[in-house]
Amino acid sequence: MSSFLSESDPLIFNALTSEVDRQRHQIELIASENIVSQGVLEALGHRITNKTLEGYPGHRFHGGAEFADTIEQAAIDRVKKLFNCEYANVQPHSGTQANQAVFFAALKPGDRILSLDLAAGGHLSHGAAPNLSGRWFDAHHYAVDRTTGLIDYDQLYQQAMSLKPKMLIAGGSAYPRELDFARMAEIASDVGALLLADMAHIAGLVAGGAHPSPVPHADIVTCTTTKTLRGPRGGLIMSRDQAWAKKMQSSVFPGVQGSLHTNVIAAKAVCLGEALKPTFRDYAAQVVKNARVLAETLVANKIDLVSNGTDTHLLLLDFSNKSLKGQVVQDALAEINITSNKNPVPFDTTRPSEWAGLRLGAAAVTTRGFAEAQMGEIASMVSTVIDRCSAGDLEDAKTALKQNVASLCQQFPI
Ligand code: DSN
Repeated sequence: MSSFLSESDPLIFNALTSEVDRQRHQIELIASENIVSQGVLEALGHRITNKTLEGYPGHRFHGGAEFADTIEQAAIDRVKKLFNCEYANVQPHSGTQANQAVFFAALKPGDRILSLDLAAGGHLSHGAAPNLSGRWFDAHHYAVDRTTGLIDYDQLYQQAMSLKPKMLIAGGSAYPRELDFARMAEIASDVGALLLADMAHIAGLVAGGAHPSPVPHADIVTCTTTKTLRGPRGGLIMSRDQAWAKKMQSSVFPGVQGSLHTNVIAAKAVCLGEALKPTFRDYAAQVVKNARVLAETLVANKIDLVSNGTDTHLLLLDFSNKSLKGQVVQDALAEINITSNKNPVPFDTTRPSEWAGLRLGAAAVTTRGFAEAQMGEIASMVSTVIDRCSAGDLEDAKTALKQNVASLCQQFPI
């Protein structure tokens, strides 16, 4: 019990040590990742993880809750302050479980939902066929316009009018542009649907004032505390309307979850406290600036982007017009220590290994201190890798590119 991990479990210790090394020596461009603070890490690794609790602050099923209550109440208060909402639940173990709890509170099996198509940037938990949500609900999807890559809200209105869903869902994992939550609320109201806004990817941008907030418009808002919010892995549920409180509390517990992850809730409270500081606004603004420079430089280098750019932290490269697959470019970038992920592009019906897209994000590199100049350098390295992959001669360029990545990582240590 008291020996260090290096002695008791060298396999896990070595893998963890190597993971830290990997993070230090590569450039992280996966849009859902970030680099958390020392405070968040301390909370995650704290002995409060020993504490089992069910219920909510002041109303627990187990004793010894006084300090956990202080922590959970602080997390709730901070969500309310940060996002200006009346109701907050900080217990969901993930964004998907937050969405499940919302469905459990607001829908019945067989109810109709309408959400952004997965290939257009939606999310699995919004009714995708292999997900529980796709099995339990009559799920329909809206796409983006084939030419602009943008959500066509008039088209969405027509679709919603004819489908009359019980719930309209805004948000997803790979839509690079600003979402018009006010317009989506109008559509939902006109067709008699509830509006759920899943702001998992953009929560940090919303918190930092770099993206409009869904809270004044949506009935319910969910998000993760990872990604742009720069916290631990976990979810949040909030609403501008306190009327959801009773149903949503029992929907999270005992509806879809049991005991809470006390250490994660402490880490959520820490990241929310960080996001309330004025410097977080600077961070959010810089994330968007950095993503824009990355996008503009790639476009200047003749690389197609879905919607031709970004308003957020993420961009989606489209190789449909090149004889390239996202997987090939992901693997090639990994060889020079840049981490990314393959992604479908709108209307992509192929298997994951054949997807024509690659998603990049600026949240983690911005935390690291990268600004516009470094983003320009990254864009030119990514462009070189894509051109070399197309020509089939990456090998010659690899050494210089790897050195460039190493030098950037050294200049901006984690
Ligand atoms: N939804 C996945 C992503 O965006 O990468 C996990 O958060």
